[in-house]
Amino acid sequence: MLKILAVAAATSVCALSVQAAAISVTTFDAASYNGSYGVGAIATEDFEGLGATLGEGEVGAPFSTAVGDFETLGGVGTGGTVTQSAPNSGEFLALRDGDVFGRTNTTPTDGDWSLDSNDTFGMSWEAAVAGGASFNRLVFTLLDGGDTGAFLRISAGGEEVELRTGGRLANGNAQIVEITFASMVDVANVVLGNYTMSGGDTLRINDGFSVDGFQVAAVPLPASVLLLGGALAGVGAMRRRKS
Ligand SMILES: [Ca+2]
Ligand SMILES: [Ca+2]
Ligand SMILES: [Ca+2]
Repeated sequence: MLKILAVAAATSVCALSVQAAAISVTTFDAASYNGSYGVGAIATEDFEGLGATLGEGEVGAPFSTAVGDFETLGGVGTGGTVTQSAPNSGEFLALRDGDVFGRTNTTPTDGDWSLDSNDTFGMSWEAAVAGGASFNRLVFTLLDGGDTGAFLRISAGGEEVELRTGGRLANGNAQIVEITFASMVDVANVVLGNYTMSGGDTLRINDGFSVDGFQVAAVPLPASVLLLGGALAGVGAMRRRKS
């Protein structure tokens, strides 16, 4: 009886921790980021192969890559991104080369391609790796968010981070987004949404952003998590001895 209770308690802790994530946003530096790009990763996506194969323009929904599927959050872009260079419908994400209003390739340093929100509301990324390998760390670069009025919000694992809460960011601003999960997961949904106001729930078009340099990794769990797991195992063992 005691043994069954101990197992149930451990299972419920694991189920909760699957959802827990931490999101950090730091300034992108090409030499630093690209210098160690892919080291220790189980999957990467820099859009160079996809760009060379598919060419510039809108992509399907979902758009399948080595790090999972991408889709627009909806909305129809009507900005210069859609109406000027490489005109398109504004209804889907787009592969782009060159510089599009401050969005450009970040990775590799001599690359050309990135994935653009194409002036839609934003994008949803269903992170997953071929073969279903587990992971607990996602990293990518994010360019040109929040420079023409939108509040770009990154959501994953029940956590949210806004790229800005005050004034507009600079054209072409370049960030590294890192998302770590408290335990290994097989799939994770990351949402990058443009809102009309900080903390609001109304999505907004025409403040495009681009992503590139994706890395999916399985890294050793922090000592605190290992200690918690060890403590639970210890409790289980103690109860088994008593029973
Ligand atoms: Ca811009
Ligand atoms: Ca690239
Ligand atoms: Ca923008």
